[in-house]
Amino acid sequence: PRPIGEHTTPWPEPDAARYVAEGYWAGVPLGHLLRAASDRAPDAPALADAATGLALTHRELAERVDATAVRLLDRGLSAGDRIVVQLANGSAFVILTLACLRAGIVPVMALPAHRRRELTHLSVLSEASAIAVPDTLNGFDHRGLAHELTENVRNATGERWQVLVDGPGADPADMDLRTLCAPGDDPVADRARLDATAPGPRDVALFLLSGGTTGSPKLIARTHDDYAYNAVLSAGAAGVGDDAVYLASLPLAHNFALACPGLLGVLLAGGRVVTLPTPEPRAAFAAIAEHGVTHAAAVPAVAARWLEHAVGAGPPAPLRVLQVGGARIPDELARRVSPVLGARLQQVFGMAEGLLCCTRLDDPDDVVCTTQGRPLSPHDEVRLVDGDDRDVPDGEPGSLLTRGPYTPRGYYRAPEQNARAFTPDGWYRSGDVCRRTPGGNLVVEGRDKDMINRGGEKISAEEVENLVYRLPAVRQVAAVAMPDPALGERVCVYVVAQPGSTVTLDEIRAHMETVGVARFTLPERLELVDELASTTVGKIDKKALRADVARRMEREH
Ligand code: J2J
Repeated sequence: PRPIGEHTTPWPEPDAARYVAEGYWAGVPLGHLLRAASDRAPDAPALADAATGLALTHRELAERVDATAVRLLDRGLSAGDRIVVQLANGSAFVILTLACLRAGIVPVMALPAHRRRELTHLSVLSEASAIAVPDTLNGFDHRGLAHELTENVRNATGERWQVLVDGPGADPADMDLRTLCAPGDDPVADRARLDATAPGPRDVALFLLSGGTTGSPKLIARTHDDYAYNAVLSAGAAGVGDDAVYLASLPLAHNFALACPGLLGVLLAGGRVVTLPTPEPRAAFAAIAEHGVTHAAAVPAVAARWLEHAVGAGPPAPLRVLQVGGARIPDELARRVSPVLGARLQQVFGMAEGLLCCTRLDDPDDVVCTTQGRPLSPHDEVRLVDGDDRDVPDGEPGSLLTRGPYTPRGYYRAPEQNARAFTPDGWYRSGDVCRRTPGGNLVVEGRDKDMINRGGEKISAEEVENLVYRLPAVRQVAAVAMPDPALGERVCVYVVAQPGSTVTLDEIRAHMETVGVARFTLPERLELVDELASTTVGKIDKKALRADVARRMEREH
């Protein structure tokens, strides 16, 4: 296996030893845990792909995963290799991702919305030897883009580069995911081979993407031990057992839908996962009714659409728990979830970097509707601090620092960012400004990181600014969040043009599309100004700009 570990920051050995001794870390790789779960109820349904109608029992899924893992190894991939996975929610995503975990191949969780710039960056940074894509999705030619990346990635990494394609468009040079993920001939032999070559529990299991504060996304190396703990603990808090049916309609590549409890937590509990490529209310409600979905996860913008839909269509009857997270849900919206959807709300304040806070199912309504809950693990440490890293008095807002058994101590291969995002003694600076209620729950009041949260999709202001600066007419630019009733925030850019020049929003967007970035990062409003407000120390005053755009929008209404 190629060394990934040398670019990660492991937990200090005394902490790791304690997590093992106290049973937080199972000491078993995820692939083994998933196999064991499927052995407990082999004939129970495990997966339903609502888009294709494919349905698999736990045994069938486990055997397909093993067959796929063996084929990946036979086709030249080995433990420690990385595959960028950019697939829509569906059976290919599930089977390929689980096969990677089983074989010790490390999936890099890209989003379907990512384009040339993000995919190149992720592939080069992770030194990926393959990418898995749909042939086309929503009219976009993913296969074509994957092939375009080949030369750049090969030049940068010297890796071989294989393209795995889901859909009829695969050509003979590609690996066809439908063949790759088909049932095998000898499940017993596949299983024995994979059991013998399994990765270690502290090896990197997968790479998640950070929610963008620096120019390009950072990779978060999650280990088998820490990620399994994350998933199992989340399942417990969400009341997920073997009778749970979970609707995965948020992108599965997000930590939330992947393991909080998401796909992994539900399968480990012996439950069943229903995949849907979009959370559009009509399709989601139909899937909930058809498959008897008991649990689902949504960002606030999706929860709002489901509430609206339920007013006419009636509540999605089987749904018991709706998890909402990724961005702050307004209290008024939170209060409508139970009466209108007939499901218990669970607020989840999570991050791909680790720490998960959530409200518990038996919390009083007031806690559930007005707070983002408390840490999942008794070993999670949380501090709220001021600008000098001193703890703020109880009840005061402070910047959140955290450490714990499923919060890695550094980003992958990013020493400079690590120096800023982690304290010397390993606390992660989440950049969220929170207050602790007397009951011990956290309320997310704001943030002190330069990120824009568009309906749960995280956008780095710095990345947007870097791209806009490439336009010759731009002298100065600042990207800030503007308020949006549906999405919470959207991207607004303030621009000072070069003397005698000007620039339009369309030009900025067209330029970014030419570079090739996810659509959700494109600015949706432009303010041309003569100068940018700055703070006393001469930095651009983003707080003033956010207030300015909010004021301007207010006046327009
Ligand atoms: C306010 N802000 C929130 C919430 C996340 C579960 C749920 C969400 C994520 C996620 C996740 C918030 N209220 N309820 O990984 O497992 C903002 C914070 C946080 C950042 C992390 C999960 N829930 N946020 O959203 O890595 O700013 O993870 O630091 O994408 O989202 O973003 P991300």
